[in-house]
Amino acid sequence: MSQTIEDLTAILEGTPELTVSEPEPGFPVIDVQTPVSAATIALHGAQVLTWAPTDHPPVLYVSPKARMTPGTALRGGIPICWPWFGNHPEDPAKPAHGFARTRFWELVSGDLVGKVATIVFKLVPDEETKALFPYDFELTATIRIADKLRVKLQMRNTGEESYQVSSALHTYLSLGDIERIQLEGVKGSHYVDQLSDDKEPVYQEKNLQIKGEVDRIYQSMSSVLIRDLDRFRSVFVDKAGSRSTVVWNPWKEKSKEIKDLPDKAYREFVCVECANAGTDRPTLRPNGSHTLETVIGLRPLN
Ligand code: TA6
Repeated sequence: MSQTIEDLTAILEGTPELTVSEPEPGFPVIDVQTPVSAATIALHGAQVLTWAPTDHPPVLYVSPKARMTPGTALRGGIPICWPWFGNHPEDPAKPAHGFARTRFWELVSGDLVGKVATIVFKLVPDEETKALFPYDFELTATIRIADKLRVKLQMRNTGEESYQVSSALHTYLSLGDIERIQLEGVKGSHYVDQLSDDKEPVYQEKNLQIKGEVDRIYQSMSSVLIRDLDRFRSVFVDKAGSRSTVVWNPWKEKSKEIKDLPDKAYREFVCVECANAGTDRPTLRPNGSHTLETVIGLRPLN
């Protein structure tokens, strides 16, 4: 962590709605209070941890067993998976989902204009990232908090060689009860089942109801709408710069195996990730860039 609490506080000077706290020593977060919502964002991974419109239950899920440990992925919110999604394509010894979510980003700016707070973070290479990914890049994460939550990841190739990336805004959505939701927006698309050795795309005939472990890369550019009957609300996940949507729920057995998830956690969340995953892998040419964006918000149930 190169910026001190004083550095962070100085950058946010003049905007009392944006403050810095340390839920764990050495793990600073920015607490955001807008006139219509509240959020917390960790400098570690530029990870949105919580967001909800005022007087609403949380929209994002964070595991009660999540670890605020530098270098370790924090289970919940919106982890930024980059420069690869899932296991490294050639070297499984490299960290799953890349390194962007386990490094401290630099806080560039934070402000509140009207009802919208905008916080900008940046990540550039160092020796550790070069050992994992021998290329130059500049990542900018722009997070806009209001009655919707917008996370924009701009990735720029600042080097001389082209390279491919895969990525995801790995959003954990908080639910009343996994068995009382319907996921709309994937009907009519095809998905690759990550739980199967058969990688032939499968047609999704109907809206998705989750009755077991799901780990799918949908080949879709569409928005997703989760109808949460238990909380009597719908949550929408819009996206841009993404041809693939990952839907994941670990269900019972996997929940028990995952150390930073309570055994029953599978009932309380589903991941709907706007991604560049599977065959959707942008190539960044020298000075080229790609933007991946998700917008999350609430709608009435019907
Ligand atoms: O997004 C789905 C997935 O790739 C699953 O396969 C599961 O591994 C999940 O991500 C969580 O990954 P993590 O490394 O955060 O435990």
